[in-house]
Amino acid sequence: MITLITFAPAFGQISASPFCVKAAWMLNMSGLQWQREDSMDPRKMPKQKLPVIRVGQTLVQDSDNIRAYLEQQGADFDAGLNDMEKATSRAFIRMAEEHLYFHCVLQRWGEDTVWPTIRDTYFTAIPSVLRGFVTNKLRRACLQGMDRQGLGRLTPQERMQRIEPDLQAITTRLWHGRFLFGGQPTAADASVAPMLAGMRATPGTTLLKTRIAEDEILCRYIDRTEDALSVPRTTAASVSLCA
Ligand SMILES: N[C@@H](CCC(=O)N[C@@H](CS)C(=O)NCC(=O)O)C(=O)O
Repeated sequence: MITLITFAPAFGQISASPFCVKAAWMLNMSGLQWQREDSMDPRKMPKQKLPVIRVGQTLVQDSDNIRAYLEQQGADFDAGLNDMEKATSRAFIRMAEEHLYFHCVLQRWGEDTVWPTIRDTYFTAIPSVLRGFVTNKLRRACLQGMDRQGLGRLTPQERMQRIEPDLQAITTRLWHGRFLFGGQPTAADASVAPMLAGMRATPGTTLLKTRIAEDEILCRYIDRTEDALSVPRTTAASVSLCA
């Protein structure tokens, strides 16, 4: 049995982390049996990040490595895609995980109106007398990282200009199918939809949340992907997925 070590559910999402949502969805797509183990403390994990899967004594860290592990077990997340589509899929995954994700981080950790809810959702395990002190340090470190990365130096309005072409690229693909690469969800959907869902689910009101929540095409896509991937595939369905 595979155990997914994941951040706990939050804001109506199966995990606070879009990468943990991705891993859970890929496990569902694989048709393999799995269970979840919730954690809010990744410090004991190989790279101090989640998601991680445990298989026997082995820990597989990083959603990309989890994907590779599941593919070794026979899953085919891009069944039916040609080489050009697979290449584009890889670029969409990178766009989601190396760009959209950081907008989500800044929306949650950077906005003063959002942060108190994030703090009291993510860090309930820290006693309330210490929570402010500890989480202020964590927040400062996170925002310093975002500053070095560069996105943290942009104003919220500048960030919206930066993300807009990405959102339009996603929408363009959705004109051609229910999912990014046609009528069935593929690996790219498991990366892109959790980022959009995380932005929409973030508490409070931000420019980014409003941008997603008011976009009918993106909202329908998020809902459709959640419906399709939140339930495990039966073995029979997973076989046809791999066909
Ligand atoms: N490339 C990794 C990214 C995972 C990641 O960034 N996880 C975040 C949560 S969304 C995390 O564990 N952060 C904890 C920390 O950095 O201390 C993957 O695909 O799994």
